[in-house]
Amino acid sequence: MTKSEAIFERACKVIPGGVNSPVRAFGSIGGTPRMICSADGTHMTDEDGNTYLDFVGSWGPMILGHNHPAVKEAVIKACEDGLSFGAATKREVEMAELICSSIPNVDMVRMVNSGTEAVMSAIRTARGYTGRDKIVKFMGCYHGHSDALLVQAGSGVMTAGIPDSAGVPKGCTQDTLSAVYNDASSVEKLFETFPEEIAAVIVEPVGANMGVVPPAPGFLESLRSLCTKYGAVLIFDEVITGFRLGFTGAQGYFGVDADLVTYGKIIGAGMPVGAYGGKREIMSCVAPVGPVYQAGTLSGNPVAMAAGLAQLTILKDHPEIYQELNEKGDWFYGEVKRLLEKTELPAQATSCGSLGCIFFTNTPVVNYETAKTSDTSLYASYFKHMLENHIYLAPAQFEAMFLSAAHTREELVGVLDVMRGFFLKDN
Ligand code: HOZ
Repeated sequence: MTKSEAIFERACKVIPGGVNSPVRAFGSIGGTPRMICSADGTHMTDEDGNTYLDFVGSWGPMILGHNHPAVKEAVIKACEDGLSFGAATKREVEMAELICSSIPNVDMVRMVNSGTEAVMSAIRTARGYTGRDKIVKFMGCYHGHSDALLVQAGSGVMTAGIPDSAGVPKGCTQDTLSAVYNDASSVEKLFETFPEEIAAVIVEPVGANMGVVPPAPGFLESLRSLCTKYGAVLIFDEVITGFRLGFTGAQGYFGVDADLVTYGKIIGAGMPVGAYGGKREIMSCVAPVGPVYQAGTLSGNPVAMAAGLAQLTILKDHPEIYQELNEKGDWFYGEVKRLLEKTELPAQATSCGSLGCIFFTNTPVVNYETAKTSDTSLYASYFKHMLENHIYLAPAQFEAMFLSAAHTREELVGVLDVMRGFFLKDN
C-alpha cells in the first residue's frame, strides 16, 4: 500500500468520501487520490515522493506557478504582522484600489472568502438592487454550492450526475430559471415570460465547469442586450476567467460589459479569497451603506490580501505574461487538436486562452447536453495514462486544464508526446 492509499484509508473514516471537495476523490476516474504534500513551480509532490507536472494549479489561481517567490515572501511578511484582526486594514484597501482602477465596470468591490460566497452575495445584491427575485443561470455552469445555484450545475455535481442536490429546499430554487448555454434565445424566452421578475442573469463567460465550453460569437453580447432591455443585472462569474484570460478577465477579453463580477481563489493567489464587485450604484446597496446584508470575520484577511496583492501586482505590471500565456495556450491546444484529428477515438479538444479540455465524443460540444455525450470512461483511461506518466490533470471530465505562465514549451512538448502514446497507440 502506498502512503497516499494509507492516508486515504484513514481519511475515509473521518471525512465524507475521504475528501473536503468531491472531485478530489478520484471517484469518476477510479483509483485513490494522491495526497499532495508540496508544490513548486509547475510540479506537485505526493506523500510517496512522486512528482507530477500539474495542470490543475489549485483550480486556476496558480497562474504564475506554485509557490511563487514574491507571493511566498509577501505571505511570510504578513504572517509576521498577525494572522487575522477582524478589523479594517490598509492591505484590503490596496487590493480594492488595484481591482477598481483596472477592471471595467468595477467601481466598488467587497472581499469574501470563496467563489461560492462571492456569487451568493452578488445574487443577493442583484436581488436587493432590482427588487426582483428570479435569476437565470445556465445548465452546466457552476457557481459554487449555495442553495439557489445547485440547479443543473456543472463541476462535481455534473460528474456525480446529481442534477439537483439533496438538502436544498424547493423554496430555495423556485426562483432559479435554467437556460441553455450558447443559446441566447432560451434566455429571451425567459425574459418574455417574466419581463419584470428577473433580477439577474449569471454566466460563466467561458463555461469551465462542464469541461471547457467557449462562448459562441455574439452569445455574451446578446446577454448584455437582454439584461439592458429588461433591467436585469448581468453577472459574470469570473472565478475561473478573472485575471486569467487577461488582467481584465472575460470582460476585457470579449469586450462585453458586466454589471457585477465575481472572483474566487485567483484574487488570493490560492489563499481562501473571493470577491464581488461592480457598478457603484449596485454595490452601494451592500451593508453598511445599503440594505443588502453580507459580512465575514475572515473577509479581507491580511495574509490572503498580501498573497493576492503580490500576485496581482506582478500580473498588472507585466501584461506580456498574458500575451505569452495565451499564445502558449493557442499553440498547445492547437497541437492537441491536430493530434486528435489523427486518433480513432471519439475525441475533440476545446480551448480558450490557457484553459482547455478534451471531450470524448464526436458531437460538437457547445453546452451541457452536448458535454454530457462525452464518454467518461474514456476520460478515466486517459487520466490514468497521463497520471502514470506523472502528468496531473483534473480528476474528472467536466473540469478544465489550466496552463500557467510557469509551464515551459519543453514541458508541453513532453505532454504532447505522452498524449500521443494514448491517442495514437494503435497507429
Ligand atoms: N469545484 C472545483 C472544480 N471546479 C473543485 C474544487 C476542489 O476540489 O478543490
